[in-house]
Amino acid sequence: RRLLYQDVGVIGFPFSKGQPQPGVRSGPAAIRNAGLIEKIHNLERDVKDYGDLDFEYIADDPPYGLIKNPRNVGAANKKISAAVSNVINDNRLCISLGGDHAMSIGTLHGHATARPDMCVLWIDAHVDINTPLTSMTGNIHGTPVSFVVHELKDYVPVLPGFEWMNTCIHAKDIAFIGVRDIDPGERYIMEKFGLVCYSIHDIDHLGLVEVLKRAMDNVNPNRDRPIHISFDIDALDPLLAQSTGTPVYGGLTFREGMYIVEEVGSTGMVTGIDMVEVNPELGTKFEQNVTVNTAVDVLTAALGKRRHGNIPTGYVLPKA
Ligand code: 5AB
Ligand code: MN
Ligand code: MN
Ligand code: MN
Repeated sequence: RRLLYQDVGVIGFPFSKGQPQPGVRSGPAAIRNAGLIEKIHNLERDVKDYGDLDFEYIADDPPYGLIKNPRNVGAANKKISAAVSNVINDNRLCISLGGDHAMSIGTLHGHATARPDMCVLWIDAHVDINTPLTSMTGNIHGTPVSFVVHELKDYVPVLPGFEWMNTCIHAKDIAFIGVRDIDPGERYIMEKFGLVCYSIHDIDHLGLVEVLKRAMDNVNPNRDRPIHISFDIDALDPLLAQSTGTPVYGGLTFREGMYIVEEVGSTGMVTGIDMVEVNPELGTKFEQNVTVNTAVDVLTAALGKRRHGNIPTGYVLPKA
């Protein structure tokens, strides 16, 4: 079952309530303005733009313990889940433009609703698996994975706004790549539940080719499951992605980022991609352009743009 040339759907989630910086709401617009739809079209993929979802603001939303904006985040993710499963049920690869990473509660939930056998590659400087009770910042963008993993169900309280939601993947269905900043509670959870994590140290030690092969062997040994790539732009080094809320030095190089998505994209099994944490209001104008253009390059590489070149259908070599 090869889905390589399946049609594409792009949907924007201008959402920022999972962390304190409102500028991340402008991510979808900036990525579109950099020509994403046109560039996907140029790859000869049928692409439908589903536009941006809007989220009603819930004014009365006191914190749950330390956790900020639970009702806003919960209600937004309910809409996001329905929107993503709708795109995938249209038989399109769903590209979700963020927005902060709290929205991946909804993208994973929606993807799993449409494709219950899907697996996840989480490309990030962070593992985002704090529970609402281990989080030290109260920002939900550091917790999305804890909401979706079955094994963590007893450790995640039902926050106000999240009554609709249920867990949807197993701990063995997700692998993390690019990690270099883990909180103590997160490290404990990773070990207790045996989550697979390839840190930047592992990439230095084993090389990215081996890391990616192992990650795929972990979550998708027969290469037959639909794949969700959740790509946090802060996985990349701040040289490429300074315009993001939580940059961490020593990240993936441009070449490493491209390699991951080219390789996984070429399996033909990717049915969902998140591009999150692009904040076009942080950094200098130059840094904003580099960050946004890099996000577009990651997405088009995942959809089949090759650094070794592509031949358009019907190309005719001019005769002298
Ligand atoms: B991101 C931190 N672990 O919980 C927390 O950018 C950072 O979606 C989370 O990966 C980073 O707030 C969230 C300290
Ligand atoms: Mn991150
Ligand atoms: Mn993240
Ligand atoms: Mn590197």
